[in-house]
Amino acid sequence: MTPRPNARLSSQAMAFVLAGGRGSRLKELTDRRAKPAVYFGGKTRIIDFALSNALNSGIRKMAIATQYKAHSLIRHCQRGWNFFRAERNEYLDILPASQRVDENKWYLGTADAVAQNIDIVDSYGIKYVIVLAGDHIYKMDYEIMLRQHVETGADVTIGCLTVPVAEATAFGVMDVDGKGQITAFLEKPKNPPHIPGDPKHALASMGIYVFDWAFLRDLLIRDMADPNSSHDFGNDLIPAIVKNGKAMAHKFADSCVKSGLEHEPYWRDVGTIDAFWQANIDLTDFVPKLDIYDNSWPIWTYSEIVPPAKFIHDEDGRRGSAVSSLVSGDCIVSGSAVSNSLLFTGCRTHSYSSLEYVVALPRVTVNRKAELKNCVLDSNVVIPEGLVVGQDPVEDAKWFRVSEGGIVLITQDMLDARAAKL
Ligand code: ADQ
Ligand code: ADP
Repeated sequence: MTPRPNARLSSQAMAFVLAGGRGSRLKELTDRRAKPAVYFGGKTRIIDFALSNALNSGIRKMAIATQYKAHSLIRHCQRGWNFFRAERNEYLDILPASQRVDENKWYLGTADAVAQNIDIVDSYGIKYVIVLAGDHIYKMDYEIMLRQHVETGADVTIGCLTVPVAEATAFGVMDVDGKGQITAFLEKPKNPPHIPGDPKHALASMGIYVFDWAFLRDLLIRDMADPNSSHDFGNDLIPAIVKNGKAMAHKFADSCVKSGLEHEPYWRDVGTIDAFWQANIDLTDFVPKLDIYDNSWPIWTYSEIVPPAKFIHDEDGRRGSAVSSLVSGDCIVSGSAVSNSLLFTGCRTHSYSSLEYVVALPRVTVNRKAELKNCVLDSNVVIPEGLVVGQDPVEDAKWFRVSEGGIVLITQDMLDARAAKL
């Protein structure tokens, strides 16, 4: 099919979303679910951001490669992302590892996750592939990145952002020339090079890449046959293209200006308990840096059909209230004080309890007289009556996981172990 000359490039593109990583720094939050399936922002899960960006950018063909603890992720995508219609030339495929090439073969690396599904990508009949990570929180119009890719005639275009040099060890770090061509790329360097003239910052890869499919396809086939490759974009493919071809940087800050989506570039990895808690709590700010109320760029998700949140007095007239907080549907705040907190769907807080700076994932129950501060409560947790958390770090650490930044993560397994010992 010959594309119409003025067609958006996104109509000729697919998004290949990598969602196989564990995210082990999120500790018990990723014991039973992959990082992209972790909840974020009151209603959504982390992967919804990448998928919504693709959808809002006009992309109607998507594939999601899953691997580690994929059940809750797959269930979420099946329920929430099931509106693609083949008869409208729209596709969303969930691609668990070890289903295809060889029954016992996991995806060896991020490039292998695409390579094992070459035939599926072929069947989409697209010209461009945008490879995305399913575990970052940001809003971005990929059409702008696709346009740059085509205009510059690049082999690969890499999304990048400015990060403090001290944090750059966790990223692919690049040097670019005056025209934005990447002249050097180091994957997770011990001593990251800084941006010339700016010793405090480095230019880091966001792990998102645009390729012409014909180019990437060829590269993947050669990479599969290479015994010295770890079959990873950041380790193998990208450094090789930087060396032998034309790799261009697409600056996230410029993209934000062009799309008008963000007044200030917002991108978070939420890879640790502290970062996860902070990014959620930031949403309770008077003017949050991430605007989830922008209806021009909705974050799509699976949404349960639930009744509205309810705030009630208890029998003594004690007011159930929430201030500077986000409270989702089906929550009942009864005679308890909630402040600077974020309650996901279906949470219940009972009389005489208080929650301050708490992120409560879906269906949490807080029983009477509990006092909780600076915590993350995993889904379905039942907080026993009178539990006090966030006041005595030594006591908290006896039963729960206390992060470097002093945030307390509580799961039901931890509460059960505590109850068995008391
Ligand atoms: P990392 O952050 O270390 O580096 P990586 O572990 O390669 O990322 O994972 C990238 C994405 O792929 C994640 O979304 C992860 O869930 C997924 N993934 C990992 N292994 C997978 C597998 N075997 N199968 C399917 N999916 C898998 C990358 C780049 C860096 C860049 C950072 C930005 O290599 O250069 O700076 O992303 O975060
Ligand atoms: P989420 O909170 O991500 O929606 P759940 O907490 O319900 O999902 O479950 C996450 C994953 O863990 C699912 O694969 C589910 O089947 C599994 N799971 C839930 N509870 C248990 C349990 N007690 N033991 C083992 N696996 C569980």
